[in-house]
Amino acid sequence: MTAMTEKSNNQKIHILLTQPVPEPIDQIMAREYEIHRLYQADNPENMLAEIGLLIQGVVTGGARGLPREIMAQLPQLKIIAISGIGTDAVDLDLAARRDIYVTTTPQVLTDDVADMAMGLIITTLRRMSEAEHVVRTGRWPDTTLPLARKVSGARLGIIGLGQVGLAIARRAEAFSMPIAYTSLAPRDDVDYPFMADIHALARSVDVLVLAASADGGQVIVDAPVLDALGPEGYFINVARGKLVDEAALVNALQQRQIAGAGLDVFAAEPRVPEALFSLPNVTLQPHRASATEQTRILMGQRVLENLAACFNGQQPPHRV
Ligand code: 8YV
Repeated sequence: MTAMTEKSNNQKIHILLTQPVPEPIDQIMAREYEIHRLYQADNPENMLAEIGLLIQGVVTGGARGLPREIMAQLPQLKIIAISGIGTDAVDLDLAARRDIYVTTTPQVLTDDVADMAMGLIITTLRRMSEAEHVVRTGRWPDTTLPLARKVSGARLGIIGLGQVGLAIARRAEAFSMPIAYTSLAPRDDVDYPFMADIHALARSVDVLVLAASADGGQVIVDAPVLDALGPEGYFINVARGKLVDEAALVNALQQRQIAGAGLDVFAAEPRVPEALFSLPNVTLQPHRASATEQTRILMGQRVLENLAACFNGQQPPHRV
């Protein structure tokens, strides 16, 4: 990748990095640009006050995005390069008004997120976290675990049949899971039944997976949806925590109004409602769906491509 990132006076372009990227990507980035690591700053506010005027590019994650207050401190900003697919934590209108490119890393993380969804389905229905805990704590000899829920053949409802939702559906087919979905609009390239009413979908399935974009910003899974899912139903979230009424979810799990949940995302990451820690019917992951070495490197390469295009006066290939 040859980016003409050196200015004529040999000054490198200044980039603000809000979170780490894989080492090989970091090395290229640090060679081509002047990197400022916000995530390592003892006092991020001081750092922004010092270097904000210099910054022309921000590299950030999908969940982290870029708060408006920070954007306001970066008057020369030309690109917000998200290492991820979610743009919900960036004010896209404001970016457009300021002629700032917002770019993502599409396609390359689809498989990983779908794999995580399947992992959460299997781990949660088969009560694997609870059972592993029994083994790890030496309690197998005197413990009788409750029987688990069979995964193969369980009815799956998908909220949001975009690339990730579709990749989950394809995997679930191999588990003989009947699939139905709800989405902003039905797709004309799949045979899965479309249900416009999310409550009807939740009532008719054993497992409800949330794979929708959070760009709309509103809560999709609330108490009535969980109520419709019912005491035999499982909820899985690989999208965004803010799409869920988290208090209602915790309550539904505590009261066994639903059977269990597998969660990779939360409303106020990295904070997780403590009430979930002691519940045996949940699987908890710290937002790891795309966190494989292979995928994060591909995501990093896309970030580099987007930066290089922007600073070479071209349109970044993965702008939104
Ligand atoms: C990443 C994500 O974990 O794609 C997204 O929007 O939330 C995740 O894939 C995140 O972007 C971390 O960089």
